[in-house]
Amino acid sequence: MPLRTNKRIVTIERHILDEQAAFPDATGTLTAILYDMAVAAKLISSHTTRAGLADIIGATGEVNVQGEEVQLLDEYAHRIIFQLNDHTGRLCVMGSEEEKEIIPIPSKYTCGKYVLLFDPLDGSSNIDFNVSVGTIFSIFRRKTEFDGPGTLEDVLQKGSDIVAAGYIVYGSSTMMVYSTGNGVHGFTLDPSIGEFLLSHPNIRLPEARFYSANQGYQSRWSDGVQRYTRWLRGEEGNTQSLSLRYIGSMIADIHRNLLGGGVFYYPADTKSPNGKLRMLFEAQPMSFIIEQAGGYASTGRQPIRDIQPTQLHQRTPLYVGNRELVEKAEEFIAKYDG
Ligand code: P6P
Repeated sequence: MPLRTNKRIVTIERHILDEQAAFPDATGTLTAILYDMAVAAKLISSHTTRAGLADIIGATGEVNVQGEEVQLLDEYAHRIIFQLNDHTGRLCVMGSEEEKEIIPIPSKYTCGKYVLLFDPLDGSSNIDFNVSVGTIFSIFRRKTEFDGPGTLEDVLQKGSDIVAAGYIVYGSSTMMVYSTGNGVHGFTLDPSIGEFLLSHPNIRLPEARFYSANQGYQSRWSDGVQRYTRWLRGEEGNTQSLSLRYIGSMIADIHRNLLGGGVFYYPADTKSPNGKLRMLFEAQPMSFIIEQAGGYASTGRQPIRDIQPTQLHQRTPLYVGNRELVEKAEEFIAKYDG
């Protein structure tokens, strides 16, 4: 019976293996980590899409290192990612947005040559309102030479040292987007077969249509950022204006801008002088992906990828999206904020 369709069906496993072929000295370890993140995504997705029914909605009553209420789903997502990765011998250390300190590999397991950082469920405060949330991860090679447990030095690396990064957005559909430094590729979960299928090959940022920021804080922003925001709205001498889209879930906002074109920014303000977003768990991985899609990411003063982190949970201002829009933010900040 001839195949009725000539559409090539590419699963994420197939794609990750094809990506590995581009690295002759690859041992398959990185491939296996990416595959495990896809498995974690399927498990987490199965809970987020029926949170209201799985009595897993709501808060645990605990507060995390960020001072944020830990949602049941946060805790579930964190546990799933840890359990899928703690015993494989591929990692020497992990770091989670939900854990105050670095997470060692249990002593009964061997240590590997990679580092995994993850935000198990970004935007989780939106879960109760059925707003899209997501998982973010980044992978580094260990910096310390020996084969023993990884250290904080292995975790505090620049974004320019990222080997692979990705996110999963749990929305109207579940999508996994990842890059190993060879472009950005998107996969949509087909729940009927439990597979992520290639739906968005080689994503490139299109011409900008949107700008995303919480303008409720505008009075707390610097003069340069306020002028930049007015410029985006077609003022301050600009003849173009963009549409404002702000969901309040960074993954959902940046994912829309990745596919539709635009800039997302969470500036420093009088209340949060270093901004709100975490350098290691949010800014670095999302910046890696957007830059792989032809965009640019900045603190407002310098590229995110060049910053040497000094603390596990340090925060940073973030401007990320179409290069010309992020560079315009840097221009306004340099001109008006000194
Ligand atoms: P605000 C979610 O809590 C988050 O960390 C990001 O996902 C989101 O972009 C940001 O905070 C929203 O913050 O202050 O605008 O509500």
